[in-house]
Amino acid sequence: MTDSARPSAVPIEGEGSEPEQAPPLDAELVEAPRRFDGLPPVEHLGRALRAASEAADPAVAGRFLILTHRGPDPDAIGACEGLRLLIEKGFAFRCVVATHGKVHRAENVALLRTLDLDLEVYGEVDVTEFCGVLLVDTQPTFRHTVVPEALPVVAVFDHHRSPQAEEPGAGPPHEDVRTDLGATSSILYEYLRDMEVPIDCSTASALFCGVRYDTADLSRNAAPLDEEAYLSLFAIADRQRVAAIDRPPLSRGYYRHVSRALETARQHGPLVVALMGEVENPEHVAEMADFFLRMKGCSWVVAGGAFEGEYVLSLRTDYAFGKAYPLMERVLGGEGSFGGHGHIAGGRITLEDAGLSAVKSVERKIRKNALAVISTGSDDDDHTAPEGKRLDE
Ligand SMILES: [Mn+2]
Repeated sequence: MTDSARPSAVPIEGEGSEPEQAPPLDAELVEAPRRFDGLPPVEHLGRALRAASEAADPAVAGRFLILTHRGPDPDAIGACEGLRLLIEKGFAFRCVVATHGKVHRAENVALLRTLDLDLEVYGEVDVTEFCGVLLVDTQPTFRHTVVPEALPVVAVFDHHRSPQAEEPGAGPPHEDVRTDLGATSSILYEYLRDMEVPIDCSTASALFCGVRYDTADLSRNAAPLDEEAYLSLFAIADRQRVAAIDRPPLSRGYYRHVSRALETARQHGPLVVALMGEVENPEHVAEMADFFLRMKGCSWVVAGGAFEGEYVLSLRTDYAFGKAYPLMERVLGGEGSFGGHGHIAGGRITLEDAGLSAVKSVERKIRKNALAVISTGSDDDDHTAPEGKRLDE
């Protein structure tokens, strides 16, 4: 528990960034350190890549390993593919994209299959064959991100806020973190655009899906660059495949899970709590949270399920000024790790053992915390049904 008790940023599927606070009026008078030493980003990146290549053993010079967070989502995969094209066609270096953790969500599996992407399994990659690591949609200090100790991190492309600010100069040689953007795929689009690298149909489709799902079709956290990337990439993308990814075939187990979710869900006024015990697929937790949030009268959802020794939680709100991140902190009651901002948050608690009672005990705590924090008590039904109302009645 010691490790998981440390709150830290976990890249959450669909997560974007919070609007930045307005800078103080005299901010312009303060000399800010020049980003990328005043160089265009592509030029700065090129220098970092060449320096890493020249410093390495000649046998591995010019070979980079592209990595992202565990259980990659479309934005992570899109950014990996964009960076692969940039490294190979823009800089004429070689690279391998490797992912770790199973991809569960049907849309994400469909993206990998439909576009037939060439991804290696991280555990099967020999890290001594590379001169450096390039990270997308995550940062080296984030949980759920594995970086080989033997390799230097040469570049990072991300749009998540970092919980611990690194000392100046302690970061990787090329660090492009833009918290005002909706998707990391938009950053890679910009590099490809600036270097005038022709984007093929498959890479454009992957990048487009990245921007599409992280910004909910530009309706969430979308900056002007996200808009440009979305529209330009859509023009090149394979529309049949993009549509197929959006409506993937669902397993029989999915329908079994929907039935179970409906059975366990309880409504407490504007809050729906769906704590589903053991789940076959951790992505079902977030999916059910989205599903219940669409119910009329529901403004908050806390969904959870146990998967492979962890209790996975999703918190959603569509309340205009609702903030999911601080609420997740209180729902977890000091346990586990969590991340997210805006209207979406996710969390994980390590289960003490594989027994059913450990799951039940976590669910009791979460329900109690969720009701204490979110339920307004203003709904008359709360008094007549303290256990909450079933949704299938
Ligand atoms: Mn992302």
